[in-house]
Amino acid sequence: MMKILLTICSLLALNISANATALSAGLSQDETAKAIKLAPYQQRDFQDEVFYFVLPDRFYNGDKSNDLGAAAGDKKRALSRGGLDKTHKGMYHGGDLAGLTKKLPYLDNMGITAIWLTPVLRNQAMQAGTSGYHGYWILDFTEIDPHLGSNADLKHLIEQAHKRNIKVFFDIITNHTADVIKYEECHGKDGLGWLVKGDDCPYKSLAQLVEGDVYTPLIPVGSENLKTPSWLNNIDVYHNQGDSHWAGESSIRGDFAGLDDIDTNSDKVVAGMVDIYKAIIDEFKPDGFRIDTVKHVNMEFWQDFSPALMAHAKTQGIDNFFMYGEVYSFEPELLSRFTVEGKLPSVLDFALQGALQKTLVEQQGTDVLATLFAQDHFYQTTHDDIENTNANQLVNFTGNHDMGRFAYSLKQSKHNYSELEQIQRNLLAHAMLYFSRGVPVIYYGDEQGFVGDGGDQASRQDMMPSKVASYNDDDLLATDKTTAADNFDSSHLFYQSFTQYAELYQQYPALRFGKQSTLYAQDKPGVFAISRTHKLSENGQDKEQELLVVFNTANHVESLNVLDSHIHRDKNAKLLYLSNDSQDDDKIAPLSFAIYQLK
Ligand SMILES: [Ca+2]
Ligand SMILES: [Ca+2]
Ligand SMILES: [Ca+2]
Ligand SMILES: [Ca+2]
Repeated sequence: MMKILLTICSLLALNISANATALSAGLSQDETAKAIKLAPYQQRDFQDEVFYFVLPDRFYNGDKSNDLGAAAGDKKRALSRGGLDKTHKGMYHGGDLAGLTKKLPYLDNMGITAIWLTPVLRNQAMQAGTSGYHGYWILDFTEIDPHLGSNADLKHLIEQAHKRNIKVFFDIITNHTADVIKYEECHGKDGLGWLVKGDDCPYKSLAQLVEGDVYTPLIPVGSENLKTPSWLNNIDVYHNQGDSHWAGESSIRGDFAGLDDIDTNSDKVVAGMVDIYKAIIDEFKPDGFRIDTVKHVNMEFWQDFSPALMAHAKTQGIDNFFMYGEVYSFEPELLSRFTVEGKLPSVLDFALQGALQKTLVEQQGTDVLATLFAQDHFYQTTHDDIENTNANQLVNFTGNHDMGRFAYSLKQSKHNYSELEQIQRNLLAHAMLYFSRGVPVIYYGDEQGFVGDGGDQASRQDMMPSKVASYNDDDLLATDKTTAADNFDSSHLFYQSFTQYAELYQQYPALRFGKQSTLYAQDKPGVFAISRTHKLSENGQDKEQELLVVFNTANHVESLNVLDSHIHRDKNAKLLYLSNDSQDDDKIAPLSFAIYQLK
């Protein structure tokens, strides 16, 4: 243990010395951060953002009085009460919007400029033995879940974030509501039981429906008016075809493990959903939406929904309102269908996540990254009713609340990486989020070395002191702490590193807006080099900024001779940042990266 700690300390020392190389005019880190002037949030482009993705329930408890959700005796919200068990990873833990508001300085100091919250609308607190702490089981699309706070608390969070020039994005759902509707054939005449073995209701196809082979959907007595707005209580606005088996038409029309799948093929439903989220924009004035389960809704829905909401936000004075969808696919050709055909401004870049996994966990060649970026042209849109976008607006991430953390993938790897190597590979993956095209997202807790035991509940640890045994037995990266302690440590190596990455990202427009070209890749781990070029106007003169970013994905020193024509023969090439400066000029240290300015 001691040896590992010493190595980490020396790694930290390396980082600090590299930082000194990076920051011009001898400014301290703090001074530089302040010197970088972010445009005001109202005018700031989506590509300027550094995102932090957080589950408010797992972040910080700012108000203990709301831990049980709706007040006792509140008949209208009775199903939004309870579910608190701090020792259980599938239950509410007490974190809330007030807590997030209190911790804004922690995010601000790390260079976070936008927050993406998991859904905050009022949920059904309990379903099938676990709770709606994650927010994806909505009953009421007009009010904030009482476990998280009130509508006023959300407005206060946004107001305080905006004061710090931080944007707030909501996670929204149009695919399903909470599980209220049951099928007589599966759950009995009262809808309260399970008649089908295996706890699922097999999907009935459109062809079966034509033959009259249908389910008899019902709403159990007493649950007829649970949902808001009230049109959602009409059984006819759902597909009612049973559970999705994640393939073919069931992927669009089936229930997501019992969650009532909305009939998004109906014009009335499209209009109703547009109205729901127009009202959310009007009330809260968020800076944008992340959209859940996009792949499970028909394309025609998005073609109407996206332009309608983008235009509406502008009428509310949110000129740079932006939306990105969750399309769970690793193929750029499929991902881009939802921007090109579906008219969504952007999507989460699952394909980049897959490439990071292949190169940095599985040790495939850096040509995997080159192949990915060579498909960026798929994302160029040519719409006439919505602003056009391209791969620069993709949303980059290393892991998330469903698939688990990148640190977990590293820990699980058959390569048995040492702790130091896990740290280095994790940092390099995150550097790729900031310095290749696309907008970086930090998954909360990654900056504290969180690891986890897998995806879903196992990757949703508490930042506040946790009581979950399976979280607290984790060996966190680059710290001696466990999740049993408070983990808002601004001296953590990852927090410090991400802060530096954010500073570089904000300092050089080419890193945010630059056209990206691959300069070098190979069929094994090692050098991957890209250039980022961007035209900017300085003192009335047009000039081009050109940066060169070099990653070494190998666990050995690599020569930079392959980049000689760019770095050494170009006398103007200036080293801006070196993540590990233990090598001389023409070499790059294992699992490290360097940034040069060519113009
Ligand atoms: Ca609370
Ligand atoms: Ca259901
Ligand atoms: Ca659906
Ligand atoms: Ca564990």
